[in-house]
Amino acid sequence: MKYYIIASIIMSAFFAGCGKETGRNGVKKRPNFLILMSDNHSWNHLGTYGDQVLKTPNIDKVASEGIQFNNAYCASPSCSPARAAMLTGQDIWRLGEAANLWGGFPKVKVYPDLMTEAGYHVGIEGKGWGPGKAEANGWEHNPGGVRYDSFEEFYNEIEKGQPWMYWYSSRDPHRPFRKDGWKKSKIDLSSIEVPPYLPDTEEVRKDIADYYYEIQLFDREVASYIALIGEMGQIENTIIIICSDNGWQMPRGLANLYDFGTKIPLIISWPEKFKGNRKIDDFVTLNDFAPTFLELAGIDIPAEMNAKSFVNILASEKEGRIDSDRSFVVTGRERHAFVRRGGAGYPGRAIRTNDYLYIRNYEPDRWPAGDPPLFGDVDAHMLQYPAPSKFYMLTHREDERVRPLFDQAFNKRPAEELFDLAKDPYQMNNVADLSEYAEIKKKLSDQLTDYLISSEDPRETDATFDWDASEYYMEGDKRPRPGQKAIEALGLEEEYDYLVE
Ligand SMILES: [Ca+2]
Repeated sequence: MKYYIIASIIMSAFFAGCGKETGRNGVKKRPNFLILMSDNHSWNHLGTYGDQVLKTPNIDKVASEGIQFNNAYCASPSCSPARAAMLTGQDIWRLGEAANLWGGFPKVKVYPDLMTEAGYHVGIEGKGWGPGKAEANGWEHNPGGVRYDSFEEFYNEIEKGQPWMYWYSSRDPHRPFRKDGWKKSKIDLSSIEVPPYLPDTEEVRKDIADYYYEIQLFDREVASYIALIGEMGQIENTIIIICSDNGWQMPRGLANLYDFGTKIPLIISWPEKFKGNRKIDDFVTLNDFAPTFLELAGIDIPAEMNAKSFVNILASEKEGRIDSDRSFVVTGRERHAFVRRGGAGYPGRAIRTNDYLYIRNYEPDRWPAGDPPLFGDVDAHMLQYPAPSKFYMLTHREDERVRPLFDQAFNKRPAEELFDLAKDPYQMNNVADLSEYAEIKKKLSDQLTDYLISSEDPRETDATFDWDASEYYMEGDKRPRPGQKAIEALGLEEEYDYLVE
């Protein structure tokens, strides 16, 4: 008991010392960064973003004290490329095979390394960058930072007065969801808002409620990390960033350039320095984290980082629209899962403005959600059976109420898609071929092309990069394959073999 008390006093003094450390030699004190990231979580599924059903009081509280971005996007609706763009501050098409899921990671500058070189203690817990194989390009640690098992383990390595950055990436609400989470969460299934691109059935409502349960678990994790830094006396000099990496794992969500694939929640709080209780409508992306964090840490931003710092927004006291240059984002996708013959991806680029979403599909003859019969891009051939909402759509596709939704989610798409968001917020009615939209389509298409050329996208320039031929590092014998239930229900006995080749 005596030893415990002594150790406790020493640790308390150590933590208090860190919290009260002031700048030396007149150097401005640098902030700490705590990034709390959920996985496969669309922007609107938090209380503070307007969801009336799930309960996220802890995240909502951070939002009330901080800055909520209502137009935040990931670079690509897929874990690895979204995270690679975040770490490098570059568009995915500038990163070679890192634009693919389960690819490599080129030896380019990432903000965690630059911050480490500048004296920060940098660590990750959870997924970090991935899935993929950074070591194939000579990385000795995850490009997100050295991995720790817990924040306490990381924190105990901090030297007195040293600024730190910690990135916790949760597994929630990534599939598979915990079994019967919807029962534990006591969510009233009838009150759930089912987006109109999914069939409104009990199976789908239970699936959404299971997803909600996992978001609520993430909300508790957020509370636990904030409590920890509070105990360590680190609250006042720590910037808290809460976000996800991409949208939910549903048909027309993950691995799609629609909002439910690319639009993410983003909340940033530092009550000591940033005016809180603000909601921002400017368009920002995960790519912008790199230059923003570097600027906040007083580190030069490398020229190759083509994303832009939004420190001006954080430092502003205004709400709504602040920076007129932030009126659009450009997103893209290459190969997500290995679900088309020959390793083909489904390349696309999109421009999202306040009023429109314009998508360019480079290979419209391919299947957008993966080859039939599994359409594996959304949830690649789960171990037991495909995720309930998708499974329902696959097995009820002949039902006249399901057929149009099935076609929208899984069938081939035209080379151009355009959605008029004031009339069609769920992006279900493609107006690209309507004459009354010809002018706006041309304008958006030109704007997209200009951006892609200026950012040196091989899809629009003389440069080449073969994403389809890039290595998919998940080993064949480890790749998930359809379980017996799915094989029997979908009649896949002979057809699924190529998926695990
Ligand atoms: Ca993800």
